[in-house]
Amino acid sequence: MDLHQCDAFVKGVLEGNRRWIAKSMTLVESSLPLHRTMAARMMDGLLPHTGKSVRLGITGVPGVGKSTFVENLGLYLANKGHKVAVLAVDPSSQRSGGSILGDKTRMEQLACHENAFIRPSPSGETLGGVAAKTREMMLVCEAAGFDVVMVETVGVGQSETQVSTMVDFFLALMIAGAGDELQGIKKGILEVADAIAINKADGDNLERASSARQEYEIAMHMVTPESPTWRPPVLTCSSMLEGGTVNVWETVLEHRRKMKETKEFEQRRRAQALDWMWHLLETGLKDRFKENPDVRANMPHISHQVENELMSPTAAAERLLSYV
Ligand SMILES: Nc1nc2c(ncn2[C@@H]2O[C@H](COP(=O)(O)OP(=O)(O)O)[C@@H](O)[C@H]2O)c(=O)[nH]1
Ligand SMILES: [Mg+2]
Repeated sequence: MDLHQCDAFVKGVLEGNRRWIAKSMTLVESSLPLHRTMAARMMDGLLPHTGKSVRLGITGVPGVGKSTFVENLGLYLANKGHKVAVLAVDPSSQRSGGSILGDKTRMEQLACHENAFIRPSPSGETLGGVAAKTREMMLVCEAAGFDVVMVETVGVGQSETQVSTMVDFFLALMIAGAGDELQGIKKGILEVADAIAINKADGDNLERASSARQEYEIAMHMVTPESPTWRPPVLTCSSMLEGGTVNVWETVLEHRRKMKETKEFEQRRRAQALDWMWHLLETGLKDRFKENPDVRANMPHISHQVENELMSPTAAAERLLSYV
């Protein structure tokens, strides 16, 4: 592969060619310096063709029904003629050797739908790395003509915060019962969610789902909404019932319409792009710092001095920073 090939990547993706889409995602995933340069050039070529999709993030604890939800809603949309891409941010997927999308029995129908494209979580050493790659993959999907991009993220640690900053609408799925009513409140999920949906509202579970909904509504009243235009609603849904997730989609569209009216939609996207740039700058600076020969040469000695209280952390940091 060389730099001249970038044009072929851009052309292939813009044509919606699945093989080129997959290849470009592999390129985005690679951390080889040449590939990073190529990916950056490719992304520049794709950028003018991005931005037109509905970016929907889905979070929730394992087992809440995220993958099933994505398949249910994805099928509904794909059957309506939408082109649906599904991505995942799962920093644990490498360690567990699988992926939240890795279970082949799930999303089976969506995976073979001609209007759908499913890509499991990219590999990466850090969550930041995984999230950055997912962002680029999202742009690849948009350039390839997908008009709905769903990002599934496992509801642990910071992955949900990362995903909430790359989507237009962030959905938190919850389940009723077993003291679960307050799941996520501690993690501040209610503050970043654009809607809460109590999932598995079907069969014997219906009643419990509706009382959980009331409890969450009360909890949501204690949260100051991020937008003056939108108070995040609490819904119920089910992926076991046909059309059981359509209400969620309608909420996504209503949010979109309102946010576009007030121009908050564009503002949010612009702020996200800038935040992303700063995030990349910070990680890039950190990498460069660690790779600096003077830093590397002096780090062991200075660290040792700090450990043994022979040098203050402040003085040590200043010394190390002076090398770059
Ligand atoms: N009754 C019911 N079960 C569901 C629903 N959605 C998912 N499940 C079941 O919940 C389990 C976990 O679902 P999964 O989508 O893998 O959850 P994830 O870990 O959040 O991705 C599976 O056994 C699903 O069949 C639903 O709407 N209703
Ligand atoms: Mg899953």
